Amino acid sequence: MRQPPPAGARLRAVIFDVDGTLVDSERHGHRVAFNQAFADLGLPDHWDEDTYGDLLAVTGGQRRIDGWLAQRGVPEDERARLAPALHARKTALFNELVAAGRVPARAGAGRLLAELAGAGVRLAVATTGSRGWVDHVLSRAAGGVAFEVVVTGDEVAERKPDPEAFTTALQRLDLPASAAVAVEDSANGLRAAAAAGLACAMVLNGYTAGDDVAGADLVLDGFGDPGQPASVLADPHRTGCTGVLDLATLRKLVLRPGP
Ligand code: XBP
Ligand code: MG
Repeated sequence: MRQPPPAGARLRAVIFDVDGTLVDSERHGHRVAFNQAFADLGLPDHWDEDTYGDLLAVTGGQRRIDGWLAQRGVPEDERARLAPALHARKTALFNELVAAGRVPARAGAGRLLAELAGAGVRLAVATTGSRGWVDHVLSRAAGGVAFEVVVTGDEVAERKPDPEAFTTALQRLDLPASAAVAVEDSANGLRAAAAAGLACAMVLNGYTAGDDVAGADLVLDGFGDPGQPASVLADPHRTGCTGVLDLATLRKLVLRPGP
């Protein structure tokens, strides 16, 4: 259970998820790259949009491939060879999609990042995705802001919903959880952030709209922008957010009353 922040706590950092949060990457990005990798290696597998949505419950692309091959009966020694090869090919293909501009930032993400950077709030990333593409995406889709800390899935022992990516980010920031807020799109991400002791604002997307958001500190269906606000789906701490996730709102999550 999270503890209320100490009196005078203030927002020092925001830790963002990448896939589905900062960038709209899964349906027309990773999924497409996984399918092309299957084809390139001569495999018949193909993940349609609905199937891929179900497979997102397994975080980490290589684990996702391995689990898929296991459930269709591919022996372990063959999986041990195929899954890394498929994932390496998929990562190269995904980087090509990024370079082609096919992995866009979500609406409002750049606005929020610029506001936070301008106010001196430190920016970090905690993702289950791989280093092989994360920096590339951030350099293309983050509107030129720099992330001080970037923790990727291949440098932690346990992927989300385990909190390790978030606890590692906090260690590298040298901050307590009470000084930061996480921004996530999925139930796995929320569970990871909450287990790290972080307040968590959620920006749901098409794939995660049905996720369990119990325990989230704020739930919207996007970042929103002035003139184009997102829908506020839950505001348990009564921040008064009107559909634009901004610095003032995130500050209220750090200062939220205890449970
Ligand atoms: C993202 C993931 C990743 C991506 C694919 O989860 O689970 O596996 O789908 O990237 P989150 P990789 O947004 O919760 O971090 O293929 O590099 O794993
Ligand atoms: Mg995500």
